[in-house]
Amino acid sequence: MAEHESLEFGKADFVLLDSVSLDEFMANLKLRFEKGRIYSYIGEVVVSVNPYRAMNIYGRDTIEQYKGRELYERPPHLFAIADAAYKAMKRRNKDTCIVISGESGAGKTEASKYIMQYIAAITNPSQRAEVERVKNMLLKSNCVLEAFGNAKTNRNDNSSRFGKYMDINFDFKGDPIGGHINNYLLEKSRVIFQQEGERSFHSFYQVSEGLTTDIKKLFLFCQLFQTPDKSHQTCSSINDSADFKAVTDAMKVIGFTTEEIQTVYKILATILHLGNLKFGSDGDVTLIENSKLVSVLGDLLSTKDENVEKALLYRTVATGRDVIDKQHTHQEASYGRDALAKAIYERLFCWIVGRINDVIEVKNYDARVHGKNTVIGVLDIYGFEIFQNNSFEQFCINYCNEKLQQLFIQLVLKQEQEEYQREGIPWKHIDYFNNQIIVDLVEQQHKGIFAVLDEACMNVGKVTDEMFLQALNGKLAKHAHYTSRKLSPTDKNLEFDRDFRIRHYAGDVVYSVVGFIDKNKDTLFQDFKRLLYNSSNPVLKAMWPEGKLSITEVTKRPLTAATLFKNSMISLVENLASKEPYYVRCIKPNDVKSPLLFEHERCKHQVEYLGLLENVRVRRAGFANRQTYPRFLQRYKMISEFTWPNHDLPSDKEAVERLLQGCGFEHDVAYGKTKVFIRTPRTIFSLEEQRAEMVKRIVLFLQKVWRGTL
Ligand code: AD9
Ligand code: MG
Repeated sequence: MAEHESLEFGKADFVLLDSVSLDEFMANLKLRFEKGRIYSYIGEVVVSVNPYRAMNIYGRDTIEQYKGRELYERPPHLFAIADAAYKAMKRRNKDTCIVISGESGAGKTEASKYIMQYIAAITNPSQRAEVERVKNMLLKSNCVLEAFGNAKTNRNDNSSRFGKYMDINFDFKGDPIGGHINNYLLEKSRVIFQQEGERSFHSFYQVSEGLTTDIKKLFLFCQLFQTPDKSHQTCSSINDSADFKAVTDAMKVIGFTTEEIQTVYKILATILHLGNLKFGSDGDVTLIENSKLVSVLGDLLSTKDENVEKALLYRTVATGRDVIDKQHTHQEASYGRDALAKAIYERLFCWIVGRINDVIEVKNYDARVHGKNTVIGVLDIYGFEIFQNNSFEQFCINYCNEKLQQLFIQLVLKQEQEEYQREGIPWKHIDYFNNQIIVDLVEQQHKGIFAVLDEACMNVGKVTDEMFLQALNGKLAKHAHYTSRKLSPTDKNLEFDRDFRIRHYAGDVVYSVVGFIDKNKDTLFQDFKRLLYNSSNPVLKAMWPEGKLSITEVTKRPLTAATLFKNSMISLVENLASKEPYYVRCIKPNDVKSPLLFEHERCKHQVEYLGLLENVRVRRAGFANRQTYPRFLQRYKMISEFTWPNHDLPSDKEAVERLLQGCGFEHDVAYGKTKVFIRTPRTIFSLEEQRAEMVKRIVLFLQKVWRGTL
């Protein structure tokens, strides 16, 4: 019997539990975790528990074990799901995707990297140079994107602060020929502010630790964040200087030029200096206190000092036909500086993604010659998170997780329904919790939180965060998943007047409304765009094409951050839904990153909100197992005299019918057009037992023949 069916490690597939209860589910999950079995299945869904220790299960030998095998033939593993997605794509010419979900620190990014490594390892047997090049680029891109898009948070030392969806394109032979990365909303506010115990993006510490003093001087580097407490900047699980080297090497391999890499350093240095820039006032006049920094910035941005100073202190406004320079107030100048720091980092990040895409994009593929080019998409987003203080960014991140949960609910059910329909088998509806109500609460037109926020931002005149909160209270007072301090004054969790709370699928989150309006408007004064566009550094200039427009040409109000994010989420979900999905559901076993601790309540909560029990029920109420007729015969034909060694019936379907009748299982199965569906796991057990018995007998028989004792 296969290892994954040995009871010592618990049930490899939750569908095989004797009864579906939360207690049984948890007991099995815990047993497997303690036995070092971090992966399990619910049918074709992988459930993964973060081991928080290096596991010796990703090597070449393990890869070989999974290559080309069916899910049930080997113990549960990410490699099996990667292989299933790959096989489905190759055999049926279908685009597939692997959606990895789970809360922050649950292991999504690690999983996505193992999946990519597996795909890279099993493809290109003929070692074509171009395919090897593409594979190398795809793998190397991870390290660069993590440097610029990940950071230490209080939930995860390497937390993704952006969403990533990567398409890998394959040619007709099934070899990777390119790819494309879509990135979603980088949490750029981290550049100017980090919560206690957190860090900014890794890139800043990497250059700070990795660049030699001489080179730092060359790039006018300043001390990293001049805060008295630097303890949080070092983190035992992170080696910034080694990472710096790896990232720089990866950038070179990908094809970033020396000039480009230097510009990246300069941009990082610029942001650090901006962090130290202080404004003061002399009467009504706003001044830069440490004015020496202006020339440092001028050097780094390859632009005239006076232009830097002007952009920091003034903004050009069009009044009718006139264009005037209006001096910033102290507050406006500080706002502008912070917006600039955030914007250049975000632009840098998007530019890096764009450069990687240039290199990995499929070129010269002629479908008429090579056949259809198919895709496997891998989605690794920021997980659901709750911090001490939650703001606009957490709101967007958690909304994104709601969208993916909704997709899971729909597709897992839809897939079942479709399969039964396609195979001509009646389907009984199973009830499940639907988080559509929360998705609507956020994204619905006119009434949703994003719509209310956008409306507030449209208003002329000064709209405050508090006014936005009032508008929310007015519209959503009766909503079961929304409340606020005003609506629930006695609720102890709503400490401040500025707080509102969403009952998310994964738990309650209190958000502070402070900053929502500014972050949604996401204004960067046009003066800064012009400043950067007019840089004599061509790399920097190319990042800011819209700086070309003069003040009188800029009329259109840009889309708000919320609208852009909502639209990108909607199109992401559409894209995923158009592909054949495979799921990895990641669970975080504890909050202290311990390899030993299985915190029962924390895990139970995740199992509940991920809907894993419903997933098992749907899977079981339908049919626990399904196999194509030829596959079924291949595995079980030895247990029936009608089918062993070969059958002489007109079709495999009839042979399977005869085999199952012979075993007395005809009431537990349904015969679809191409597959046999088996309702209860017990039948599969029994078939497996009979098979094992027969295999034993055959082996004994062969041994006797071999020894000549028969
Ligand atoms: V977030 O939403 O981006 O904040 P992720 O991506 O879900 O989160 P990540 O993959 O970064 O979590 O995993 C967090 C940490 O857990 C890693 O840095 C590893 O230290 C640890 N981890 C996760 N998966 C594995 C694994 N398969 N083997 C060993 C792991 N360690
Ligand atoms: Mg991650």
